[in-house]
Amino acid sequence: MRVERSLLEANNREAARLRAQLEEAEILALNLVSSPGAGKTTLLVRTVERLAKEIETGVIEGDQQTSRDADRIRQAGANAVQINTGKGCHLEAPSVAHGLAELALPPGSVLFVENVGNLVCPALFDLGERHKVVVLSVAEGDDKPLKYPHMFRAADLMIVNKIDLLPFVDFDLEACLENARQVHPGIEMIALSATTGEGLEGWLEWVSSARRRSRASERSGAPPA
Ligand SMILES: Nc1nc2c(ncn2[C@@H]2O[C@H](COP(=O)(O)OP(=O)(O)OP(=O)(O)O)[C@@H](O)[C@H]2O)c(=O)[nH]1
Ligand SMILES: [Mg+2]
Repeated sequence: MRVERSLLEANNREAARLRAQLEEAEILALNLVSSPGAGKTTLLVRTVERLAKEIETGVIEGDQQTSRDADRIRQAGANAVQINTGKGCHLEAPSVAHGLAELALPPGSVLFVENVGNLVCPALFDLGERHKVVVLSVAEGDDKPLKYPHMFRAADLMIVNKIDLLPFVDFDLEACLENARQVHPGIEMIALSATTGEGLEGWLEWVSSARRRSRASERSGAPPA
């Protein structure tokens, strides 16, 4: 228990340092979390392709093994660093700091961190991000916010992905939002299909507006929204 606490404290210290560094460098960092296979990489591939003309992006990919996800992002034309956690079930702030140094992103860019697929541990670890974004796919069930409340409490935005599958599964979008708001009243929701592109615009606008807000607060020295 004491070991766990000191691990978390060390992580949080590094995350605070990293957050200050990101703010100074005017980089918006978003930490994408989900259970395995909810569609994080598919969404990121689409996102970096679509943002390419207006915003520089970089991606840190966290997986236990393989560089498959970083390869997918590079094929989409963005810079990516793969971090393999081995037996680890989440990314920690020092690895993200190394990844950020390798990406060497310019001011005004967006850093996407794709965490290891897991709805439990990544909720505990601050990576210096401005927002955690939780991705839930419709095949997983609309009760997940109630069953994994820590993750949905930690996230500012819930993306409900794979809405192209809604006709085939028992998933109620309104019930899902209600469940999420029970554990986190302020959480926002965007429903989309990373495969067909339906609903993608709402997500792209959310990213652009988070970037504008973060740059404005950095200039004014105000605390993050
Ligand atoms: N039908 C449908 N399939 C999707 C959608 N988004 C992703 N998928 C599929 O879901 C599977 C998993 O997608 P990934 O993008 O690899 O999911 P991930 O969250 O990155 O997975 P991990 O990194 O392993 O946690 C793939 O077969 C995708 O093609 C979607 O919107 N609709
Ligand atoms: Mg992935």
